[in-house]
Amino acid sequence: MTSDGTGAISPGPVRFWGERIHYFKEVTSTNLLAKDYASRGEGHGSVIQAEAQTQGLGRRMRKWHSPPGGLWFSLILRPQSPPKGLALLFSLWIIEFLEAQFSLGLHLYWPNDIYCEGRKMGGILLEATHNGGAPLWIIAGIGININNSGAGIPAECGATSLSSHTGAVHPLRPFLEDLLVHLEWNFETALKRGFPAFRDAIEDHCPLLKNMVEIQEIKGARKVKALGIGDEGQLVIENRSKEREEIWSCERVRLLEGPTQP
Ligand code: BT5
Repeated sequence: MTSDGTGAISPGPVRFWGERIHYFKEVTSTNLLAKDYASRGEGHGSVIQAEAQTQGLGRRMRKWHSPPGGLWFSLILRPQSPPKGLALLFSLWIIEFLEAQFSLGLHLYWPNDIYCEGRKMGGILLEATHNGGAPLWIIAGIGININNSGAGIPAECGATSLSSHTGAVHPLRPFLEDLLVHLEWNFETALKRGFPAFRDAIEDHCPLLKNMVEIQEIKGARKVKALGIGDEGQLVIENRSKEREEIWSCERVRLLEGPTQP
């Protein structure tokens, strides 16, 4: 089932994730709308997609610029027991989906950034609503610059798009449908096998590891060595006192050596 720019559902290709794609011309944020749909009972695998967002959200309330031409959508997930490290997993699965078709040498910057040649092509915003222990639902907000040029995204974001690397225009609807099949298959695998089954692939794509990085935390920035990814998606580092530490969240991680990152 797909819809026509107003969110109304009409018949379309059938597959569980993406069976219900609510498509809008313009919304504030697909994550905000998806939360609203979820609170009114919308099921697992439903998608809210928009051609443009006026208040697209990144992590920590940062702005996500969302002009037409990009793929901006949110998935409603209702797993009984969600896999750990889900933002990393989604980032990996999107990278693998893109690499299988375009071989761009994409990088995954912990915890949720998709980069191409040192510039950001996409990001994931995961938001969970809990009622006690298990989440009632998780919203996986996914933004990928596909056909949008630099217009509408400030230069300081260091953004890039898929089409600027492939030289082609990629029709968004078939792209989304194929991506959803890929994501659903991987998500089911993660439910059965857990985060560790994907850890090696994540580490292979993450240029931060084995390098010196700057971690920006609320208390300030510090230089540490990134060692690896833990069993639940946490970043394992060696601090200046040569002790191992686990980082579960922070403002930003910046690579200080190796491939460039704006
Ligand atoms: C993210 O946050 O990367 C998560 C982005 C998730 C966006 C999707 S779109 C569909 C769904 N609905 C929403 O409202 N959100 C989700 P973060 O790691 O905090 O990165 C945010 C930073 O990326 C900003 O501070 C900018 O520097 C940069 N940025 C903003 N828009 C960008 C764009 N279109 N392309 C590349 N970089 C961008």
